[in-house]
Amino acid sequence: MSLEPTRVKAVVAGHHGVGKTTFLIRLRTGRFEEYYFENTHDTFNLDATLDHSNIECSLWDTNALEDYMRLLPYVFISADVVILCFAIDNPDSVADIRERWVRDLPELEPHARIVLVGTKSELRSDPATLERLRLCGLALSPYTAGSALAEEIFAAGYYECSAKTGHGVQEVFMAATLLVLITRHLFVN
Ligand SMILES: Nc1nc2c(ncn2[C@@H]2O[C@H](COP(=O)(O)OP(=O)(O)O)[C@@H](O)[C@H]2O)c(=O)[nH]1
Ligand SMILES: [Mg+2]
Repeated sequence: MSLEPTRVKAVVAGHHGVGKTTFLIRLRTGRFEEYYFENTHDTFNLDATLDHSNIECSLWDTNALEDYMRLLPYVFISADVVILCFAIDNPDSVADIRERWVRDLPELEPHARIVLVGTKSELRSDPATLERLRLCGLALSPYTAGSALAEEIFAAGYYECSAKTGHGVQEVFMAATLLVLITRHLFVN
């Protein structure tokens, strides 16, 4: 195992309210903090061991609110991977992937790989959510639609997670990190 850690930069992006900050808090603390209020672009480091390599991953939160938009180019610079999120109960957040992020990401950081993530996955079995959407003539985004969207936008994979239950959160982190390692390995050899 090499002693020098491999450094990875991951940026979490997506529509406002999809759960980016909550996802990162769950990853960092193991807890679901419902009423956390953010007002900055938070960053923190997380270590992992993957394929006999020590990884030091810096994870960057983003905030699509207007005041912070001008900071986005700085946040994305040299990102290895973007964890691009939509919420499975929010069709606007799905549309935002196609209409905004597919256009903006290549300009923000053309070399970043993408992992597409459907957040709030525990809502699949939440009758109140299903009913709320039904009354508006809407429905949850099916898993298959997420996979298809990942292919459409050339993301490396589609994952679902719930910061509320913790399900899939670690897997998203590992998938994003592994993707960077594989990509670097391909370019080195
Ligand atoms: N049901 C559910 N709600 C979540 C989940 N993750 C975040 N939320 C809620 O979604 C709202 C927006 O979360 P936040 O992390 O601030 O979204 P951001 O704008 O993308 O950073 C908050 O009320 C969170 O409590 C989840 O996994 N399940
Ligand atoms: Mg946030």
